[in-house]
Parts: sequence; structure tokens; C-alpha cells
Amino acid sequence: MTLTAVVTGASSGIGAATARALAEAGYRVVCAARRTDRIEPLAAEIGGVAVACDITDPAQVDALAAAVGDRLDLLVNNAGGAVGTETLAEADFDAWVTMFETNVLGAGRVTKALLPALRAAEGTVVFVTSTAAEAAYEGGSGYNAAKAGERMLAGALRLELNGEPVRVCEVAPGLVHTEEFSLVRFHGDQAKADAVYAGVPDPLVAEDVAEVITWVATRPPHVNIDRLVVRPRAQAANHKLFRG
Ligand code: 8X3
Repeated sequence: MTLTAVVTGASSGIGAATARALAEAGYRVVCAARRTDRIEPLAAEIGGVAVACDITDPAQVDALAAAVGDRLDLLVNNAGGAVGTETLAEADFDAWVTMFETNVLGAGRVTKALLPALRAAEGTVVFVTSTAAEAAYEGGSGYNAAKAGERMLAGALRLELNGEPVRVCEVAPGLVHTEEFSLVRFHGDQAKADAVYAGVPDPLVAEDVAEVITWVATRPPHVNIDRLVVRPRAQAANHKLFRG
């Protein structure tokens, strides 16, 4: 029987790479994102399905659940991201609302909507959080708080489902050089986005994280990877980033 996976934020970066990696591993992948011009060709490429979904819109999340149907083997809560690097003294709370709406409420909303199908299939949920949940850093307060909040969703859900055959996992990536993460964070300023990775020998790329997510998801059913932190070798900690 073909296993089905939903990947949110499948339009780019880690989400798109994960959709490809899961398809390679044999999953039928439902690629969910707002930008249909990106997920439709991706779905066609990997033999999956594209479902337009803004995870901040409850009606669109309900429509995603309806498109998935009664059974779901894997949910990868990947949609989210960072907006801004202001200090708390300079906080832009509109940006915080966006970060909480996607990383926390969106992930929670999608998980709640798909949980009946995951239970029916004895499935797995993977939350893609961040090393921003590991420790605070200057200019990170809103994102640190959002990712720490998402981490708590994973933790609470795992406790709540204890005794049921549903796994709840977390993958927390560090510095990953993707097309859009830093560009969005710096409001489209390419020079500032590029500076994040300047001189760093081999930051992670989306495919590295996709491979980790796929590995987590494809362990035997009794093996639950609670949390996996993955960083590039050059990043020993959030603040300890080697630049050559
Ligand atoms: C991305 C990692 O270092 O920008 O989630 O917080 S970091």
C-alpha cells in the first residue's frame, strides 16, 4: 500500500526538498502551500498532489484535510519562518503575529485537522522547528519564542498521544542556506540575506534537512525520534559559527 505524506510549505526550500525526498522514498506526497505556481509543477514532477493552503486560514486547512481524506501516514509541519531581526526594544509586533500565526498556530491548526487521519493510519507527525528554539539570540526574540512555542506543541502532543500508535517527532535545523529563508527574514534585502552565509564553509542545504526528515519518518513504527538537532559542521552552537 502506498503511504501518503503531507508537507506544508512545500513551495520552496526544506519543504520542496522534503516532498522530493519522500517521493523518492515511495510516498505519495500532498504538497501544500499558498503558491500554486510552485507546488503544481513540483507535484507533477514527483507524482504527487498539489493543494493550495494558507495554514493561517482555518477554511483552507479544513479543505486540506478534506483533500487528504480518511488516512494519512505522515504530516511534515514545515511551513513557517522568520520575519525580522529587531531587538525586543524595537520589536515589530506585526512580524511577531505573522511568525506566531505560521510557526505556532498554523502548525497546531494543521495537526489538529489531520490528526483523525493520522490516527486512522497509525501515522507520524514531524514538526520542523529550528535551533532558534534551542537558545535565544540577539534580534531573535520573536522567532525564538515562536519556534520554542512550536516545540511545545510537539512535546504536548507526544504526551497526549502516549499509548496510541502515532509518533510525534521534531527536527530542529540550524543554519540552512535556502533560497528564501533569510530573504524573507530581511524583507527581500538580498545583500543582508547573503551576509548570513558569507564565509561559512558548507552551510546545510535543504536536501540535507530533507534527508534527515525522511530518515526520522521512516524508522520502524516503535522508534520515535523525539528531537533531532542538525547543524552544519561550521556551527557548533547558535553563536559559534565559523567563517573562513
Ligand atoms: C533558522 C536558524 O539560526 O536563523 O531557523 O535561528 S536561525
